[in-house]
Amino acid sequence: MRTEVAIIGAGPAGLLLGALLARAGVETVILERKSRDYVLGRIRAGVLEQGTVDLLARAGVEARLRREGLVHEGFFMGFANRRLRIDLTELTGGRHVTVYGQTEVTRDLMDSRDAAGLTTIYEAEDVAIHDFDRDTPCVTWVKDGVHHRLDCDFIAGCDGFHGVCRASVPSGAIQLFEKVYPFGWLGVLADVPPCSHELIYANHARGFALCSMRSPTRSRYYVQVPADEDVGAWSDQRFWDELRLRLDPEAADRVVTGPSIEKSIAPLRSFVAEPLRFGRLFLAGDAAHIVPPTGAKGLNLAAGDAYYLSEALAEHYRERSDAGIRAYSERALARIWKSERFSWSLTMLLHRFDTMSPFEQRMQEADFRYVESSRAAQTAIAENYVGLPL
Ligand code: RFL
Ligand code: PHB
Repeated sequence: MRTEVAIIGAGPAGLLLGALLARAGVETVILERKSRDYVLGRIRAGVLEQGTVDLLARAGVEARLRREGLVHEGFFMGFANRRLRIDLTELTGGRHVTVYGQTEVTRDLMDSRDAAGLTTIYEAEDVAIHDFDRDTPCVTWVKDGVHHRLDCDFIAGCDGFHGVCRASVPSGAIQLFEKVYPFGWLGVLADVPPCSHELIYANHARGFALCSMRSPTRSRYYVQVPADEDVGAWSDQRFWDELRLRLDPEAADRVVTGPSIEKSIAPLRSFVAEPLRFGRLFLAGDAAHIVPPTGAKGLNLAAGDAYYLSEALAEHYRERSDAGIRAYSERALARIWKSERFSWSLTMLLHRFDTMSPFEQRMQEADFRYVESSRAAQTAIAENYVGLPL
């Protein structure tokens, strides 16, 4: 079997890259370790930057997103029972974000890929990448006990944080930067109306809480928990009680409770790999970087990488120029580090750390009061939240 670009991973990065390359006339095959239903069952991101929506439109998958996505022109930050609204649209000259689940983005991209007759191989076991430091790379895998091989020009490593692509790079050729936070987010999805029409990010003495949503009838809530917390220790009732304790009285009163559809704990981490290109192998999305979810940047960064990489590869095939390929790593990393900074700073502002000294606690309070009183500080948050230019 042969293709132009072998894409490892059918998450948002791999699927969007495949869709953008298809528009540019570049052939791809996607190899995914899990089943389609498994990938669609993962509940993750919910907030799309306008640039991400534009890329999805360019990839030809905007119809349902335009119909069902919720346009948000602001969000709230809570601190010590006070609430501050960040007016995204007013502060950024008319920009907004769209609330639309990652599951839905993934489904739209999968459906469009299937409709176009493009190849995606699910449940590919033991995927291995070979010879990306030569002109003739290839990918091997096992499916239903049968060994397969795909020859290609390039390999796109879109296989997430635990994937095989980054791990295949010799350790001397890659530099890793990492910060692991001493807590995670316990998330609950429930078919209850959201307690607020806009997201609330709350810093509370008991820990951070986030009120988000997927639709007017489906809510997504998170509470900060210790990194080693057992999800089994959290009954629905315990979750709802804890969430209410961390919200201001008005929001707490409006929380409608119900049985959880999904409940899981995600660890919080900041991580960047440098560079993002190794000969004919590229890393994109969570394979290359992780941000704590506080800034809602992970999926959006994955989309940005897919855009830069699709442009570089299209240029290679269309114009016989490798300038974009050579520039990919630096171009993508420049934007990645800015998103890392924003996600880290919002995480530091909004969470409680056991190790915080009274001085650091006062610094966090002062930081919040400064944001409250300064339009410039609010503008800085707003322009990052709606997304820096691609
Ligand atoms: P994914 O989605 O992890 O997809 C990688 C795919 O590769 C497959 N794979 C392999 N396939 C073949 N062979 C192998 N050896 C393989 N190893 C792995 C995997 O099965 C998988 O299907 O990475 P991608 O495409 O880079 O997308 C990244 C995003 O998923 C991620 O950044 C976001 O979900 C992060 N995130 C958020 N991002 C936002 O932009 N806005 C948000 O509001 C937001 N909220 C969140 C989040 C992530 C969360 N968790 C669970 C970490 C909220 C949470 C709770
Ligand atoms: C979500 O809805 O899952 C969500 C929203 C905003 C975030 C993180 C997650 O910052």
